[in-house]
Amino acid sequence: MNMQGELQLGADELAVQRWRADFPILQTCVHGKPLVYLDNAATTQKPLAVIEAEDRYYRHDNSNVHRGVHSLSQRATDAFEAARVKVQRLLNAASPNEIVFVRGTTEAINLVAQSYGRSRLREGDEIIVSGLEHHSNIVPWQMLCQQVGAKLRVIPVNDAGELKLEAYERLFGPHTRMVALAHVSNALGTVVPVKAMTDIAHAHDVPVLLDGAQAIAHVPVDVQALDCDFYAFSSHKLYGPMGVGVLYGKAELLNAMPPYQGGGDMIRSVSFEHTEYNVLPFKFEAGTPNVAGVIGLGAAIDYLSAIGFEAIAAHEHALLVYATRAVEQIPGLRLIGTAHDKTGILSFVLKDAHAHDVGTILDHQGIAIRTGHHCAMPLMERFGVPATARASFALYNTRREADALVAGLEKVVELFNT
Ligand code: C6P
Repeated sequence: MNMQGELQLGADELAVQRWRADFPILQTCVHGKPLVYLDNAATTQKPLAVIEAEDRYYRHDNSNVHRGVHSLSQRATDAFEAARVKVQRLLNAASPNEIVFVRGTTEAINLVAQSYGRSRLREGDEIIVSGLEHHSNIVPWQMLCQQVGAKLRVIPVNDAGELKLEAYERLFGPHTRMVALAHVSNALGTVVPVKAMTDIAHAHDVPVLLDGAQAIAHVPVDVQALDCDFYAFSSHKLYGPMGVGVLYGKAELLNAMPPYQGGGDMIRSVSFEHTEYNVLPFKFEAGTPNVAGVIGLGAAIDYLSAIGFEAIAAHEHALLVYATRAVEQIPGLRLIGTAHDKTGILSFVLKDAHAHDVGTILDHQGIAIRTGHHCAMPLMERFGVPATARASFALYNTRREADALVAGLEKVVELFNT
């Protein structure tokens, strides 16, 4: 983490207070205490702009997309496709046709594993993943391995929670067919040097999928600059609705891949003898999509663009530095994940107190954090812990909330020492 003299907040407190006012849930109480929401890596809260966009759609435009000639359907289709262009611009993809709407990061990765992976991989082939992965970027590849007889190779993690890059290079061999990496670790916050790692994979003619679930709201993502082949993220971690996600894929690859699911909208023509598939991106969008959710995602992108991603990242980084220094002073607290380059995630264990107890005690003070293995069990095992407590920051969190976390943890320590 870059700690050089960055104690002042990246955005002033007034700006943060203005941003906070956009999120109705932040004005509520839990157990009679003002909500301190520090579980943003699990899901972010939604600004009014997103809530109202969904509400407006259902009140005025609700209709199926790509199917009707009537006005409502056309309005719904226009709004849906406009959101695709917003995602294209957010990722700097070359074309909106490279943006496939899915249910979330999990579905995006399963799509690539089952469509790209199943059609291309054979017995003895190898897939490289890292020791930092969320189960969503392990299990789909494991399932593929079982189906085709391929093997997983795993990049080891150092004591700071960073990937060992020399070991990564050594994993490549004549049978390597795919690299699948988290852009940011959900459990530790480590930012993975995905550009350099993608270049290494490409030097071996191996495509790269990046799991951007924890990156999309916190670090700049430019898929053309990264040159990744696939990029997956979930709307709900980007202040948008749940049940919507995005798979970016290079058009050349997506065009060559077989469909993942069959059904309406993904076809051009169907007879009992033969089906001709639709063009991109519809080939991968079988069935009625979550239209309201996609429109809400578009509203989230507009909202964040108006604030500015750089301002958000600077604010979250300053908060991470501030909170890290404070929690390090708590007796018996061990931070898990001390990478040089981190997003606003603090994962830790407290001596004598189980993570779930920490979470429950904090909840009674109105503070929401996540506790457990964070769907990253191999990573927990790497650090020799069954679970951690994880506080994760978003654009609306304040220093005062970081102070509340520290005070809450001091209370936990006190309770367990008496
Ligand atoms: N991580 C967390 O608390 P879905 O569920 O499909 O929206 O996202 C899955 C996923 C994939 N990759 C990473 C890196 C993730 O962090 C997540 C979701 C949440 O850490 C819920 S387990």
